Amino acid sequence: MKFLIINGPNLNLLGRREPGIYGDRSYDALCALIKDYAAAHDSTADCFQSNHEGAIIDAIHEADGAYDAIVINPGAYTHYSYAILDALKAVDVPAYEVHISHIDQREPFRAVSVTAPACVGQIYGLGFDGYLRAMDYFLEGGQ
Ligand code: CA2
Repeated sequence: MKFLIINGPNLNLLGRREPGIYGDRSYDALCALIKDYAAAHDSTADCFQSNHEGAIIDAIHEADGAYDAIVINPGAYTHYSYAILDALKAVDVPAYEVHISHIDQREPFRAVSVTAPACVGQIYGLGFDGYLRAMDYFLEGGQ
């Protein structure tokens, strides 16, 4: 399978702040983990990160016809970006939403995802493993 992994705002800072919430591994370590996992499953994964809503929307549009599945952590956009919701709905590529932290055990606004309804599933609270479990969903035939 060909995966596109999308990470939203501030996730480039992984490992540099708030290790108690997001762990102590870097964004590059996350991408290496994901790419190794894809390769071990006869697949490929491209990692894209942006702090800009429009760039994330463009990446979703460009995934149409180019990738089999999207794994997306929209960061804080999760909680209010109807534009990302619409972009995910507009393409023919299934997406799975991932959050590193326990979004339902933090501030109340984080428990709400406006983007998840456009996704085939959502996983949170498993740290970096959540990305691999989302990939498993597709590797095991989920669509
Ligand atoms: O738990 C997640 O994966 C989040 O999507 C992460 C977002 C947050 O806004 C969501 O509510 C939950 C923020 C990522 C911030 O990442 C940082 C990483 C290191 C240092 C500072 C921020």
